[in-house]
Amino acid sequence: MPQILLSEGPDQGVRLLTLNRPEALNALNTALLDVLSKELDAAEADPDTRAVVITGSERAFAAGADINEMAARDLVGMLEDPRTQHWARIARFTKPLITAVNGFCLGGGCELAMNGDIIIAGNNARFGQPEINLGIMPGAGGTQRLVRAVGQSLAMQMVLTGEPIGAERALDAGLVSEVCQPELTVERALAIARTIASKGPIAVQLAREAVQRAEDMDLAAGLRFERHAFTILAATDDRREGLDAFQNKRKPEFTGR
Ligand code: DAK
Repeated sequence: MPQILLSEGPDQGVRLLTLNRPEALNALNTALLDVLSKELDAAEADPDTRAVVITGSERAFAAGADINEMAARDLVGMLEDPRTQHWARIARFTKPLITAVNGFCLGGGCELAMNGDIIIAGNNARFGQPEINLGIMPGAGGTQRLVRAVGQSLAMQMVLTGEPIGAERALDAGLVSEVCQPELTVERALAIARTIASKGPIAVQLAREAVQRAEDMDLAAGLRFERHAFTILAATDDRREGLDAFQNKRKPEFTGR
């Protein structure tokens, strides 16, 4: 049986995970989410993995949760659904995560993409939350992360009409950080991930957390968090190394200590 998720690396600190259910446009079934969760566990435990890129195919990042699987679950089945745990696992991943999106990026696919700290899109990407067409609604963050990314008006339009937006619109709205040719999407995401992987890991971790906190904290609390995180870095070897390397005009060698 072909592998439903391909895992490569770490190479230069970066692991690449490729969703691989082409027959279902990478629809996220339990088996796929199960392997993805395990891969994220492994990436988190591996000190040589400093960042992760998740991608799909050129035709589809992921066309959503697997509708056939969903149709087989009633209310109790949904409450016991192991996929809920998988989604929670993805959301609490602690290393930089970049999602490289080409083609259909719908429903749970869009929600998975939005778990990325950075989204890089091919110009053929279509982002949407079409659950409303199925008589349901987003269930893995689509009503929350999308609003934070693109604002209420566009998010509401996407969630209530089910109509997708293209990559350029997603760029304008702030959902994605860059748009490129589809054949370059993964390379570009890997390049960004490698750049991040070359930095001091403690600084990366704290900076990432501070940026993430901006969404759920008021400004005063966020600024306090930032100041504390900044202060903690004063205790690291990497800070000494970074400052010394600048002063001595050499490249820093960060050790993660
Ligand atoms: N599930 C299962 N199979 C899918 C699929 C999906 N989401 N999307 C596509 N496929 C399958 C098609 O059935 C078809 O299979 P065969 O008929 O060949 O066996 C194959 O992929 C190719 O698709 P099409 O023939 O339809 O290809 P087209 O180019 O004509 O159309 C399309 C592409 C993406 C526009 C179309 O396939 C489509 O509309 N797909 C469904 C998109 C969608 O509605 N996605 C949202 C699903 S609901 C939660 C967590 C997550 C969620 C909810 C709760 N909790 C933790 C509580 C998420 C929900 C969703 O994502």
